[in-house]
Amino acid sequence: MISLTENIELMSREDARYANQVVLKKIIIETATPRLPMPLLTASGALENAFLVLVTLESECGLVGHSYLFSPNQSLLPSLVHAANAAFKEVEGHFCVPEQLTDHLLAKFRLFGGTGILTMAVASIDMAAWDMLGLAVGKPLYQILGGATQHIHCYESSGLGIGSEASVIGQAEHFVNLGNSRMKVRLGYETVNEEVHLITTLQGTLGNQVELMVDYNQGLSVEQAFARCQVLDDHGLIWIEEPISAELLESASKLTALTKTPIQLGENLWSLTEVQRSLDLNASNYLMPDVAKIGGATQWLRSAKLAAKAGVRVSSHLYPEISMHLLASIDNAHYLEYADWTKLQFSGHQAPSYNKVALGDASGVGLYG
Ligand code: SMN
Ligand code: MG
Repeated sequence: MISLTENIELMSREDARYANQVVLKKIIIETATPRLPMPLLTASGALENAFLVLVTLESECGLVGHSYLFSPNQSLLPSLVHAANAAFKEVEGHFCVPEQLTDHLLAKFRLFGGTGILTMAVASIDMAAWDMLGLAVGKPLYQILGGATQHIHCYESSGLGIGSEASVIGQAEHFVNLGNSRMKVRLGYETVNEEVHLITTLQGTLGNQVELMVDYNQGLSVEQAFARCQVLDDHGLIWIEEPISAELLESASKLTALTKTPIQLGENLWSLTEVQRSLDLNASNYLMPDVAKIGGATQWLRSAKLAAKAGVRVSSHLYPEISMHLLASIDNAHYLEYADWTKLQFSGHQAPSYNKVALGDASGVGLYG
């Protein structure tokens, strides 16, 4: 049996004592495909539905923990379900100590190796275990993680896909009317001139209070990226996200050095090794790991610590419900990415108000309030 102190860095000894009394018994997995309130076109594909894997863990003493995985591809949902079931088999009967569960799972699958669906499956167990632990202890997750901040700075990312200028401006006006003036615009138009026109029109229409970041979703070649980032450089953007293929960290490093506007990446980093490599290369100014692709809340928080050592601020990628807890518990937090894609799925989903989301007092993650 793993001792109470081994590999526990993210929670107090007292909470760990609770965790060591909760034994994982069962996993229940379902899928759901809520329609996006606003379809989204990115430089790397279109999205109309949020294809979700819904995970429920049950403990021997009757506690439950919830998590979900998001897949841009519906056809891969069965593979995610299968992988989550397989991962659970490896931790059935274990104590609900998320850090130890995750380390155990990553070690168990070392021979299989690689990243991707399996890493997301591990993440689904890790996130549900943190939720269950919250229920066991009777505290919101951010408090277990030592966080005290209750209002998290965020930006709107629910829409603003590639589209007609009128539709993008209409969506942006809607966000501003609700008090949310920080938002992310997807780029990848035919020409950079169209993109500059869109940005300056947004700024002109919405006024000084609007704060914009842009996301190319890896859609540019390296040459295009050098050219376009230079043109975008003087337009007051908060960041330029994933201009090139996420694997090209060396090229990203050169681009980051030459671009005045901060470069953002991280949603396609799949391990702590990749995070460290990205930080060592100065591949970006900011980091935004995805809590599922990085392997769960445990691995996300460890990534945030690596970033803190490198003096890099951390944002989240999608999964606003759990990510707000994670951002609330780190000192180098930047922005929560808020997307409304799961608002009809989870009763505990919090919408932003005046560029902030508020953490409630529900125990655990609070997906269901
Ligand atoms: C994004 C990621 C996944 C699906 C749609 C859009 C985008 C973001 O990169 O960062 O929101
Ligand atoms: Mg992105």
